[in-house]
Order: sequence, then structure tokens, then C-alpha cells
Amino acid sequence: MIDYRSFADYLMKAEKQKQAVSCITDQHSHFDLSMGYKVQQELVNLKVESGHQVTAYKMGLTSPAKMKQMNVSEPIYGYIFDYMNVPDKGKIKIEDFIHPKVEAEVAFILGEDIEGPDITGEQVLQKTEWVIPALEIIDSRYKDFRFRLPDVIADNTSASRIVLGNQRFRPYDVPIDLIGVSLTINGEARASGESSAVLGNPANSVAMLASMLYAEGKKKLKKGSVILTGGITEAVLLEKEDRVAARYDHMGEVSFDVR
Ligand code: OOG
Ligand code: MG
Repeated sequence: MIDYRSFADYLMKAEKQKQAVSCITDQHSHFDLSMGYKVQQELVNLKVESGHQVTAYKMGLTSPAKMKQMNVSEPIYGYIFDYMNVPDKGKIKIEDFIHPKVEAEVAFILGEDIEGPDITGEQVLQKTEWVIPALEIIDSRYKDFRFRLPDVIADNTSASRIVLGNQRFRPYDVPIDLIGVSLTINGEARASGESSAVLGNPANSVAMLASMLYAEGKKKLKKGSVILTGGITEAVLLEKEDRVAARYDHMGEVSFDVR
């Protein structure tokens, strides 16, 4: 028997103490995807009990660049909490992390509820109020950023911080599946890609999230929900004094500094 709550506690402590731990699958070879989501739910419960609030959903491993980098093959989801929000042009401190990496994404804010098993990307776009360029800072709680899919699901998909851009756009005012993005650190190009890499269109990532939540009997995506659709580019390791910026076609720039 696996004690989901004690593994959630194990991962929460690793995050608090900024100390990487070993994978759950190394201790329990039968630990599977659904068990991963059970630990994730307990981790969410622990954070809520300690006074934090969920502020966004995130999809992960939705692009070939990310799947290849992490050596996994299936999209997954997790939650962003209030304490994870960093303002555009803001700062993070390297001491607050284990081995942070940054990746460029597109975020959606819904203008209407979305619920159901067979949601399409087109339906998502019709129900989206805003699309926003975003950076995600991921920080796996596992040693060397190495894990199997059930482990990273349990670890709330490596969620650590997000930076939403100051500018927002109407979904039909930008070619949302044709947004080129270039990620630079201290002015040097480190990763680049196009939004079509995310399941053909980042709207499909939101549709997939709605279907996954529906299949698990979980809450629907409510009007006002914020969803990060997954890294377009591979993730890049951060170091102290890094000045990180992502430039998006048609959508401006998002940036932050590492201190
Ligand atoms: C898992 C999180 C993946 C994304 O956008 O693909 C993710 C990881 O790579 O550690 O956030
Ligand atoms: Mg991500």
C-alpha cells in the first residue's frame, strides 16, 4: 500500500528545504500515473491547508521539444499557487530553488466555463477571453531533474514560478498557432520555437486539460481560469545574475532577473 499523503509530505518538504529527493518509482516500481495524480492531489490539499490558493492550471510535456528533453511522451497537468506568481520584469532569488529552469509558454484566460469530454481547440478559442505570453520556472524536486512520468505528476509537474506578461491579447487578434518565440539569457539566444509545437495549437492543450479533468470527475474549467499550455521551447537552466527575456511574434516580451 502506498501512503499518498506521506509522499505528498515528502515532496512538500523537498520544496521547502530546497533539497532534491529520490524518485517514488525507485522505491515503488508499481507506482503508476493514477497514483501520481493521487499524490499530486494530496500535495494540493497540503498546500491549501497551509493557507495557499490555486491561481492557475498548467499543462506540461505538450511539445516535442519538452517530451524529448525529459524523455517522456504524454501531456500531464498540475496547479499553480499564489506564492508562485512573479510579476513581469520582476526578480527571483536563486537561493529559493533547487535547480530552476525556464521555458516559454502561452497562457489562456477563459471568458466562459469549459466542461466536457470532447472539447475542441476551436471551442476553446471561442470561450477564451485573453491569451498572454508567459514564462514558467520549473524546479523538479527530484535529483538531477530526472524522473518517470508518475514521479513528475506527483511532484505537481515541477511547478515552481510563473511570469505572466503585462500585455494581453484577444485570441482572434493574433495567429495563436503561429507565434514564434525566442528565449534569451543575458542577450544570448538560448532556445526558440513556434506555438504550433504545442499540440498543433496551444488551444488544443486547454481542450486536452478540460477532457482530462472531465475524465477524472474533477471540477470543470471555470470562467476566469488561467491555464499555462506547456513549454514551446526546451527548458534552460538558470543561474545567478541571469537576465531572462522571451520575445514573442505579435505578443511582445516577458522578462525577469535572477538574483
Ligand atoms: C515537467 C514540467 C513540464 C512543460 O511546460 O512542459 C512543463 C518538467 O519538465 O520538469 O511544465
Ligand atoms: Mg511548463
